Amino acid sequence: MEKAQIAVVGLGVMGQNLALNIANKGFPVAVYNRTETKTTEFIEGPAKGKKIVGTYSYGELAKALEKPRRILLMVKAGPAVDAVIDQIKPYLEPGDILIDGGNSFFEDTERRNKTLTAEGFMFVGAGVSGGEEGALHGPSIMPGGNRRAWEALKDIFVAAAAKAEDGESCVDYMGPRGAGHYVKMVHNGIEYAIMQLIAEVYDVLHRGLGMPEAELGEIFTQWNAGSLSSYLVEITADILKTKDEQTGKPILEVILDEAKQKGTGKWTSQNAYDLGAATHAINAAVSSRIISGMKEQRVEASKVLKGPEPVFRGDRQQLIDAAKEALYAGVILSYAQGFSLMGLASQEYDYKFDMKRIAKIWRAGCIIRADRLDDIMDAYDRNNALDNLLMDRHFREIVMPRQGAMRYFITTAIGMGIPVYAMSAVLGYFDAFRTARLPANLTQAQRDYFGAHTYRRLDREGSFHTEWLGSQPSED
Ligand code: NBP
Repeated sequence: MEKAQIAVVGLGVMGQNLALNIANKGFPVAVYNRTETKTTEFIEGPAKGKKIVGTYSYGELAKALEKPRRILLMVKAGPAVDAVIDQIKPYLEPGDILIDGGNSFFEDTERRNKTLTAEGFMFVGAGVSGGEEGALHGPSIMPGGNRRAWEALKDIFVAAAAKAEDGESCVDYMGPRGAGHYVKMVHNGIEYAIMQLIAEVYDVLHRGLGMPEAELGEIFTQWNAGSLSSYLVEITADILKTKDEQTGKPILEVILDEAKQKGTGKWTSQNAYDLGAATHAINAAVSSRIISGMKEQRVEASKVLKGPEPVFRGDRQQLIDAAKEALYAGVILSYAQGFSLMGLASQEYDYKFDMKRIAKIWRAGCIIRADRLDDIMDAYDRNNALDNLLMDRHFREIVMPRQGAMRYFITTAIGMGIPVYAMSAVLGYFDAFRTARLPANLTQAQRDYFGAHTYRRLDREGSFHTEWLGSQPSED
């Protein structure tokens, strides 16, 4: 029998759909799943008639593959990845390629890369975005790790990945070791930020203006046809227009307001704090998910903590227009923060990121795909050392004229007592970034006052300490 060119281990939604996608592109696939029934159901169901062979042990899987073996793990991120690697290794030979396509934390990928490389295997940590549909029809794939392994996988991944409008495949080599999973982590961080910005716009227009979901859905559809054209705006329009089958109510009215998280947004914020990156939008989105999870406490608090009624008495169209422009600027500022973080990570971890390439592979297939990613590519074409998108003229000219809309949207929401933490955070970032002199002089003075931490001066080099409460400054 023809040997399979790649194996997929783990037949959850992602593994099944990726296996089908790869087989549909003409590459024979071998599959394995810990729970055997899932393998059988897959082989006799969706995989029937396709170039997909089911295997029931790692030994059988290893025999079904051409060499060097290419094995794509699509199992739950965390200990399951280590468990599968340990179980499969005895059946592999030096030079075989293991690919972790799950949402692994990049530091785990660094560790696995080190161990597997020392043992003679080739390891690739590949972020995959696009969910169930993307996996089947073309995801965005962010592989990092062994470059020779990437070369050996390229044909399969290029065929399976989403295609941008210019026909380019949304997959490319991101960099060494954990680079691929790092990029995927930041992708998810930006995803959190944009989702929260959209949620806040929904809240202000729905609760503040009393706009019904279906009408709001039409507005999102219009927005998606213009400057805000993106996957997340598109699906928001669909969701707003969807009715619950059981009650006939808009589906959003029956969905519990507690947002879950698997951790990728939190990892992005934690890493940004470690590297000293300002990721206000992502941090605000993570905090917003956390407070959403405090449902019981919020319900109790709502009975005693009173604020303004969310009633809007101004010009409705003005607020709708402001929401659109604020969202556009907010999304750009979220990308700016994510790309700046990757700039710092590139130095810290020596990933040597090519930002244009990252923007290129996010243009289709992934959750944060949007028309504006072409413009991000152009910005890095103009200056590949750009450390903040806001320093590119094109993006400056998008954000600056929209700050008025952001200010109006935020102050209106605050006046109505509707939380717009992420939108406030992106504007706070913009205002801080464009301020040459921040009040950190006072912070420094306070630190020196209570901890003799010293401070630097604007007019002289060196560290200074003041004998506070009336005494003269003294040079250290
Ligand atoms: P899950 O994350 O739910 O993982 C399910 C798979 O992991 C099953 O095949 C399961 O086998 C296997 N598995 C587990 Br759990 N523990 C195992 C172990 N100790 N040994 C062997 N196999 C084990 O599936 P998914 O949603 O398809 O996601 C796969 C990966 O892709 C994850 O890392 C996820 O974060 C990532 N991802 C998911 C999406 C998405 O939209 N779902 C998008 C992008 C990336 P079993 O059948 O025997 O339990």
